[in-house]
Amino acid sequence: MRFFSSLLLAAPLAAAVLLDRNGKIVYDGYKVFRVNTPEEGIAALDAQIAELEGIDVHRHADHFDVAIPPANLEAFGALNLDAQVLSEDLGELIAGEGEIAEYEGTTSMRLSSEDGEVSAAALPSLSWFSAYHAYDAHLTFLRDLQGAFPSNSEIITAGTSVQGRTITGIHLWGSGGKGSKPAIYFNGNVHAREWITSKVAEYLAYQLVVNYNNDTAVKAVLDKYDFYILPIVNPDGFVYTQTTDRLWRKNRQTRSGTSAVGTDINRNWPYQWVGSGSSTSPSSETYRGVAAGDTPENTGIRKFGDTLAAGKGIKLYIDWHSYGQYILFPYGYSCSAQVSNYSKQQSLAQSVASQIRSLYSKSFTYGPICTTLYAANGGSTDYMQDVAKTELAWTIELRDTGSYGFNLPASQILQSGQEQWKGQLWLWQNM
Ligand code: 0X9
Ligand code: ZN
Repeated sequence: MRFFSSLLLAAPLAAAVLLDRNGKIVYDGYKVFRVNTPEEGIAALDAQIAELEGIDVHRHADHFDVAIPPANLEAFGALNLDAQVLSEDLGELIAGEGEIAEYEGTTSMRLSSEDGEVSAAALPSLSWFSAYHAYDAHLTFLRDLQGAFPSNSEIITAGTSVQGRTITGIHLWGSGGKGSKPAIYFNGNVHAREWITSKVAEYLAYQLVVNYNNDTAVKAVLDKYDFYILPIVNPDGFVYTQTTDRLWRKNRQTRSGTSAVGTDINRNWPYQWVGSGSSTSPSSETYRGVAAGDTPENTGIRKFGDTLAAGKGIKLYIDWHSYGQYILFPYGYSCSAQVSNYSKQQSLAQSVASQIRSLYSKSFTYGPICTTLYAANGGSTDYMQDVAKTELAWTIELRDTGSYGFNLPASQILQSGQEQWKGQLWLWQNM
């Protein structure tokens, strides 16, 4: 069905945003639709969707997902778009994620090494991966993980957020000592609502720590690369998704001359910053900022990456996102520019996808960002590839393909971690 603006019959209502008694936006009754992008392109629809107070959930090459408030469902229907329902009730999906759990702390785990020696370490309990947690609990988890691997890890920081939170992560190293090997650098949760990403980044760190002394393959990898893992690089946004708006994406930066809040940190990197794959409108989900690199979070993680690049160099960078199940590499800014090591990145991505699939049959689509997903300017991977000279600069979009979207049930955290661990371990051994 084609889109005709003349079919806008029912007038949209200015639906007041409903808050619960804790001041959190209630998404009960919002429906999520997957819309096939009309020939005219999505730009033609932007104004209508904004008028319907639709929430721009996710865009793909030929379709986009949008959440519509209950008061405007009729008006949305009157647009007569080629759409299908992805979720009947967003509120139900959010409830289905499970409660924000208390961190259960460490438990003593017996770790046996290759030579049969057994030691007990106080490790965060595996139950960490059965629920979602508050920001402070993530910090405690990281400290406990570091404490379980004291001679081979330290807590790292990468600058400060708009609201003054320290961007925090963990550095893991092997036999050569701290900082002696090329870097593997991971950033998670740059988009606040993509909760599964910090959990998966933490799962990878956890597996490295748990297995270093009892699995020769893991030991070999950590003896070859230094890992720098920052699970939540947008802490203000993350906190805001738990206190106020579960679907928040950007940081929490205010700007003069507008009441709109937030800049997309992944459109703010100071490389190929201008283009059609980002927005100059402060209310857009892909708002790029006033100047390249003008978000404190971007400055923090960019400088962190620059320091790694100037040191032993970066072998692999991954920016963890959700959702859609994609393995993506540069470029985002252009669909005609091609990375110089295209064949290598393409074939490694293909193999990682098949490793992931071998565990729980989840298919991950792979290829360059622009041709596989959409054009995106000022993104991290293009910067890491061309400016920081990273050999492999990837974005991985985790589960799922849209049924739960950002609200992946907590019961899928562990499997998401396991399938990525499988793919990553293969990658680290073969890249
Ligand atoms: O649009 C994005 O930033 C990412 N998709 S998401 O739905 N999680 O927002 C894709 C980013 C692709 N990578 C770069 N452009 N660097
Ligand atoms: Zn994202």
